[in-house]
Amino acid sequence: MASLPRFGWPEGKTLQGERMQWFWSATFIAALVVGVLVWGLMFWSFAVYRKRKGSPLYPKQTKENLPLELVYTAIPLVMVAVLFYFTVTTENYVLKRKENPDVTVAVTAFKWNWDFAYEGSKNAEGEEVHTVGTTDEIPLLVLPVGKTIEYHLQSKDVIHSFWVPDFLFKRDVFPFPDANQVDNGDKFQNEITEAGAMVGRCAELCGQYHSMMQFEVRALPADLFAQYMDLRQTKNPATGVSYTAAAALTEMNCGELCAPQATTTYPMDTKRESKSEILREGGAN
Ligand SMILES: [Cu+2]
Repeated sequence: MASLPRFGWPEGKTLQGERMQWFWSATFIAALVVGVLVWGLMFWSFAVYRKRKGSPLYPKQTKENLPLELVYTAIPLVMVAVLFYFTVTTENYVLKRKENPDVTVAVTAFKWNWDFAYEGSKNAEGEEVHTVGTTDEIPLLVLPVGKTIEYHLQSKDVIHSFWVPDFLFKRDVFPFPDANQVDNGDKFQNEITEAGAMVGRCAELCGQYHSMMQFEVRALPADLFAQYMDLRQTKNPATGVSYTAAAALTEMNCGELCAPQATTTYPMDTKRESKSEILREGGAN
């Protein structure tokens, strides 16, 4: 599906993003087909009915061709109906929520950081496993590849917005209780297709340090993710308390995927320009 040309659409790293890309590409192709037809008819008319020597001063005046008018009312209606159908089915796919997601994370936004808690987990202290950012540390939201992940969004103060550019998805995070919780607007799901680091950002101007409100999604293959969750629920002999995100990743020692600190502050490569070294140079903080 996703093998259609992208026509400028950025490369997403979720199943949902691939579906949106397919919709964009198919729409683009349909628009091109219509465009070529219209341009063709225009240039054909220019050529065939151009003014010639001896042409009358004014063209022959005609009006009210009922069959023709019916045709050019019906065709656009059909086109709009087709676009509408695929818009709705794509949206439904992107917003669909399975009954039993594999992982559920509670995302709490606050001025000016993020807290990610894994529902149903329990660390050595009997608390839910969670990762919170600090003034000098970007929080890592570690997630598995190829699993259904559900996100529960909630803010402690003002309106924020949970945005991972590589997900091609963004949703406002409201203080509870608020309109966003109506109709489960605080929840969405996706499935990540590619391991790696993805930058996450707050996309709703929320005050003085809004621009610092970043996080990183670290997508790990399912077995590494299981190992990560195990460690987060185990006492770290070095500190006597459960492994932190950084300590667990260090312990796993799986190379770049297990870097204990955020490794990217740059969103997906749209390939609109050539790849640059600068993209990855941002470093940890
Ligand atoms: Cu914010």
